[in-house]
Amino acid sequence: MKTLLLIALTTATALASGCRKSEPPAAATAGGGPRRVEVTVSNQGFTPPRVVGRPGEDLTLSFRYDKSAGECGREVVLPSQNIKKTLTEEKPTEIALHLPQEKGEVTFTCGMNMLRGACLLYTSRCV
Ligand SMILES: [Cu+2]
Repeated sequence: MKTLLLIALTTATALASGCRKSEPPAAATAGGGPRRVEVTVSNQGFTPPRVVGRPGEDLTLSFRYDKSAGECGREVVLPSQNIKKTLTEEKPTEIALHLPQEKGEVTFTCGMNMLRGACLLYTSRCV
């Protein structure tokens, strides 16, 4: 678990350091609605552990629960958004977000704060 977290952090750092590469994907196409990102919760934690978004972007996170996550990964919490959802095997749980305007991150964790992931918010210019 420690190793995984380290890899996740390293990846995030790598993303943040490469200017061109760190730019978030283009904004959702007009009329296409919020961008939808699938996140799997398993014994590997959140995959992908980091989602890159734009400040102010509308984003839907679709959490797919894998049994290997056990009871630990059953709940997803977004503390800054006051959101707590219980996941099921049957179908993905969608969480619609309006990302904050500021640069920064919106974290998501399991109910016990052991598995961690985040939406990283970058402006379109290099930070
Ligand atoms: Cu947990």
